Amino acid sequence: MTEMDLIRCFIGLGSNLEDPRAQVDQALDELAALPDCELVARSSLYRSDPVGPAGQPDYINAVAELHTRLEAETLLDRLQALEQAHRRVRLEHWGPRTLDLDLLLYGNTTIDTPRLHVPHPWMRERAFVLWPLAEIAPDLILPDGCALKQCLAYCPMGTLERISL
Ligand code: A4P
Ligand code: MG
Repeated sequence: MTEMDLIRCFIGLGSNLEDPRAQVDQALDELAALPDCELVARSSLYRSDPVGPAGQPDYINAVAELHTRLEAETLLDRLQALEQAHRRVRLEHWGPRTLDLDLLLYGNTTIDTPRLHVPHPWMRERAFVLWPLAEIAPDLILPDGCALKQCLAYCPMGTLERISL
């Protein structure tokens, strides 16, 4: 792979079931092993209260920087296959899950198809996405020209805490 072919992507990882730390750590190794992809950076692990339905366990989140030459929809296929391999069952929107992999950013591209919305529609509102992202890409500019640092100013950490690398 030459550098020229590579698209700079960011993947959001989340889990709140069945040993979430191990789920996220394992998923990071699996991202690193994806063909035509290179794992360039990974954030620490972060814990936070669930956003969405109450009464579910705390989440563990992380963000990974992945350089890829896969098309965006092909990358989504790979991410969904990893989710399936972690025996993810989709029971409830925003409900508990063993592994959630979101394609946050795909280079500087905006994508709006029935299967894929990039940048991920909720990322700007979510501390558990923005703060781990800022840890590995502090100077990032989003596709609409907004600086990540500016987004952080509007998205306090709240219950989010960094727990380990
Ligand atoms: N899809 C569209 N765009 C994307 C994208 N950029 N990345 C489509 C990934 N998938 C994308 O996803 C449903 C469909 O979205 C997919 O089939 C894909 O074609 P899903 O993951 O099954 O649905 P979901 O996760 O129930 O809904 P959604 O809106 O993706 O929720 P999120 O954003 O994943 O949030 N609280 C804390 N503290 N930490 C968390 O990680 N996560 C969630 C789920 C709720 N609360 C949380 C956390
Ligand atoms: Mg999701």
